[in-house]
Amino acid sequence: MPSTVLNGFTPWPAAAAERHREQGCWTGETFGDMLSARAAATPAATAVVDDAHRWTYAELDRRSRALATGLGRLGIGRDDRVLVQLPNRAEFVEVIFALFRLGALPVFCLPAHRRAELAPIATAIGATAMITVGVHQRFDHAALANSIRAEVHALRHVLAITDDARALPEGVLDLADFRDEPGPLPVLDASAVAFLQLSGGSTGIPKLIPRTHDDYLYSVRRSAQICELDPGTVYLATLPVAHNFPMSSPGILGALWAGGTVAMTPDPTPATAFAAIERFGVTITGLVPPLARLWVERAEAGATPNLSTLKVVQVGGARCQEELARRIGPALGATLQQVFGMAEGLVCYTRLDDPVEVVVATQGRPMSEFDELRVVDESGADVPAGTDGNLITRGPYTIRGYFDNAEANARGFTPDGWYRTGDVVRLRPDGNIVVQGRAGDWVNRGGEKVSAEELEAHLLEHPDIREAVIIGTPDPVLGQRICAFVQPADPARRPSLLSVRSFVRLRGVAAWKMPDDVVVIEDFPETGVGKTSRKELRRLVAEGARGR
Ligand code: AMP
Ligand code: DBH
Repeated sequence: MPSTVLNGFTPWPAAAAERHREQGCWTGETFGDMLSARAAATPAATAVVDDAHRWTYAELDRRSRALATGLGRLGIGRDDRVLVQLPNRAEFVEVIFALFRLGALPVFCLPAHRRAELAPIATAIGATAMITVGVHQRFDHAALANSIRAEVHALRHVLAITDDARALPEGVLDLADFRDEPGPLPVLDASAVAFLQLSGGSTGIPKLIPRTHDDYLYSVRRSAQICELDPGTVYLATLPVAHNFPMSSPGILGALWAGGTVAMTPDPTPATAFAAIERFGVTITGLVPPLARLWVERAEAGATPNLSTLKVVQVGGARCQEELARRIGPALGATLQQVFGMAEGLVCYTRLDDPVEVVVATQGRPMSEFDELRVVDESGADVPAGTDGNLITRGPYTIRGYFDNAEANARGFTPDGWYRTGDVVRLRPDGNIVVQGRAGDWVNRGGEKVSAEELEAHLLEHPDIREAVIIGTPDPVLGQRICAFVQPADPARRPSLLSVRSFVRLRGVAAWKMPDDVVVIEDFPETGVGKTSRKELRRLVAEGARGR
């Protein structure tokens, strides 16, 4: 079917697109088609559960059609950008499939996003609507959305999910009023953009990631296969579900693709999530490393709910230290899978039958035989096999450009379409990748380069240190000094600079890698998805956090 390409979207070159179709990656199926097919095949199987809902595939299918019809009545239609900011609850799935079916483009925001993130995004993309909740975890999302509407000219409608419609601010619509009798819906082209993801850690114009039905469903399908999902799968969305990892690696979409069940927990902490695992019979979930540490510590302490249904625990989003990786499987009674991915595309997995040494020490290998990877130096030349370099990639589900952002595209992509991941990696002879860190995660101390990740691994062996992050801080003489942020294992025993330095020295580490400062911190700042935020730590330093 002919389609006009969305303004601001960089499509794959025609030859590449044709190849991805011939290779069987892109099948022409849309998200709506996928849900219709599952609803026809297993209408009575459970598609989505949370504390308040249990919907079969037939119900989810009907609900998303009903809501699509109601939103269509509001004038929301093809290529309209709709900010979606929802916690992990069943309606998330209903809402995104309603938007997919209209050809409207959900823009996936995280519950932790606030005005400083949301308003520039809404402005940059000309969002016409926003779908959110009323009060969640004591924060009034509807009020925030309404105030953004006052600022952003194009933003006409704010809709909220709520138990108490009377408490919604004036002008915010109750989503429940838009579940109409299902009517006709547009026929869509799978090569069209289906939604926009946000790239983590951007400054300036927001970096939005356009994904098509074709490319994303391929990544979902491959992920579901690699993670061995089937109709018995119960995937627990533990991380904020709008993030690419719980959305698609294999995430909620993978579970639906396989005809399994999506379970939602609004709170990822062990107290709530462990109970959800027991109640819903969860078989697989995905965590970021700081959360994995919390879960492991709780499980190792004993007396948890019954976690015996759990078969696979994924960890990804940031480098998982081997020390932690080794504990995850035994503590949670599941197979560990490391996942190295990015919303821009490429996702790597360790395989479920990999030897333990591969699973604890690597971030796996690409999910697709059609992923192209190169490890290059600053000049763009390939580095010798097995040495560290910058990872660049291209393939059937890796974007060719951010949405409407020429400047970010000039930086983020090579002229021949490779995405510069910004990650420093080493490719092992067995094909597995070891992520050494972000290109910026090096401290340049008077010309000597110190790997944050390497030094962090040493600090984690210190008995009084639970978690450690190394960042470079400005120094008039050295250029940068080495600042170690450490979280004490026991708040009563705060590691001193002296003890940390002598500990590292005793481990036989070169003198120039000794931390110059140690900052004891009770809790690490986190990004919206729960990764430790180095950016925020740098800001703390700039604001004068002092070492001791
Ligand atoms: P985002 O921009 O939020 O999509 O984050 C993608 C980035 O997260 C990647 O480019 C990596 O820097 C990082 N990342 C994701 N998974 C892993 C992992 N398993 N190990 C190390 N870094 C990771
Ligand atoms: O961090 C990420 O963005 C990420 C991690 C694991 C991701 O996008 C993914 C898997 O798909």
